[in-house]
Amino acid sequence: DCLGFMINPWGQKLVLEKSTVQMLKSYERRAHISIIRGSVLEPHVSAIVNAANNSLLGGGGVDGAIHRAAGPELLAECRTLNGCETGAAKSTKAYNITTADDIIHTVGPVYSGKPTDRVQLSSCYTSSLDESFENGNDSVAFPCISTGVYGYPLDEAAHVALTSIANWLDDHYGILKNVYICCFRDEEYEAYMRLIKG
Ligand code: AR6
Repeated sequence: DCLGFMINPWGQKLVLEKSTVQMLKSYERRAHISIIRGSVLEPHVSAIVNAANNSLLGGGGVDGAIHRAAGPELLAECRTLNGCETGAAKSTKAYNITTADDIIHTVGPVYSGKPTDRVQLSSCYTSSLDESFENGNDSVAFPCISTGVYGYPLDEAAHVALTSIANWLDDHYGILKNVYICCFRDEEYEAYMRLIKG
């Protein structure tokens, strides 16, 4: 299965096999994860993720802010979606939101302290990334799902989010270039900094 040769920076000749080429491509193309302070409505991206509820008909927190910014056409499209299961994700257009083309609505778990919380929260991130892949989005901005009204502890939520996104990126390569994790509250940003600095 030899496809050719390349010389590495140390002058060694490497045999390129199909699996090596695929690995190099995925490494080159792996999207960059940035943790930023502020609202998901600030960065210019292809898709923003909404931390919604099972009805998908709006609410408080970031959901309320997204519906206010997008305008009533968003609610009209959401009404056609028949709600969304916890851990799943569904896409709509972004309407009056000028910083994004699409909105990916996902529903985080209400924190209960049971092991299912982690599984459902992780599924929110991976289902949203699956949706972004289907949509052809090249950049995605996430809020900190479930850490507001739904009461998920910040350190565990940051760990679940980062590992879920990183594992998904290791398994997929395509047009996704940038993933932003938007920390609206300082405490959310601080939890990520603790996680990264160890
Ligand atoms: N603008 C931007 N980000 C915000 C805003 C805002 N105005 N408010 C909160 N965040 P949350 P959840 C951030 O509570 O915990 C809704 O009523 C917040 O700091 O919005 O998943 C839904 O309809 C955090 O980073 O969502 C559901 O019923 C992130 O948004 C329920 O809340 C998520 O916090 C979902 O609860």
